[in-house]
Amino acid sequence: MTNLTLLIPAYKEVESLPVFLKELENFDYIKMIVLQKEDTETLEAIKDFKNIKIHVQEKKGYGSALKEGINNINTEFFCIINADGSMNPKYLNEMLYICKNTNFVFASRYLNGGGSDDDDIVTFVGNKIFSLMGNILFSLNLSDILYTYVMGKTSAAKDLNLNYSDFRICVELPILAKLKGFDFTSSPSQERKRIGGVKKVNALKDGFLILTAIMELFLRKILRKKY
Ligand SMILES: Nc1nc2c(ncn2[C@@H]2O[C@H](COP(=O)(O)OP(=O)(O)OP(=O)(O)O)[C@@H](O)[C@H]2O)c(=O)[nH]1
Ligand SMILES: [Mg+2]
Repeated sequence: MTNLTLLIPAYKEVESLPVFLKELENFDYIKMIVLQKEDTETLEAIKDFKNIKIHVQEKKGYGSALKEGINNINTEFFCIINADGSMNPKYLNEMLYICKNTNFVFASRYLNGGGSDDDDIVTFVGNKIFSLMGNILFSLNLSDILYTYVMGKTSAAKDLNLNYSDFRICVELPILAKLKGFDFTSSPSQERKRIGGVKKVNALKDGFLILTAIMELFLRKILRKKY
């Protein structure tokens, strides 16, 4: 039995998810799709797939999908991998190998050997700025804080007690890992274009939310140090 569960958050991914699940049939890992109960189209689109687990979220949002997914995983390792097919599963074996010696590995589009077929100027600059903030304010030493193609030890992820129910969880995960003393590393990854369908992230709205999360977490860090 495999020791890795793929945590696949999906929201209205009728075009992408069936194609991606077909590709994942070549990988002998447990696949857990996490989606909302209102998302009946996506459920319908994957109904013929065998050997997948489906978790229907109690609470809405991408962050809730990750939190609930992690709490329902029983294998030693987990990996967050998006339903749109943009995260290439060819890296999973190598990431799993790296994870034997560390708590988390963050795939990075901006390390040598990585890249993105999907970035535009706004997402590129945003990713760079938020990664820089993570490095300055929290000494994360990560080149790509927002990609959230992350593998790790499930017990460590459960210990993080993640809180945000939306895309703010992307920065909360590495920052809490650092603040709680878990070691982690990163490895280069080439991002693909999404297979089909539309983007769920709004660069401006979600970018602003992420900025507030970085500030909030930084304040918490400072206050905890002082008192
Ligand atoms: N369960 C769940 N999944 C979500 C939610 N919002 C987004 N997702 C999934 O989270 C992943 C990331 O969202 P994307 O729309 O791909 O965001 P993005 O990667 O910035 O956008 P693209 O560049 O178009 O790929 C995808 O697999 C979505 O289906 C949500 O509210 N609930
Ligand atoms: Mg995507």
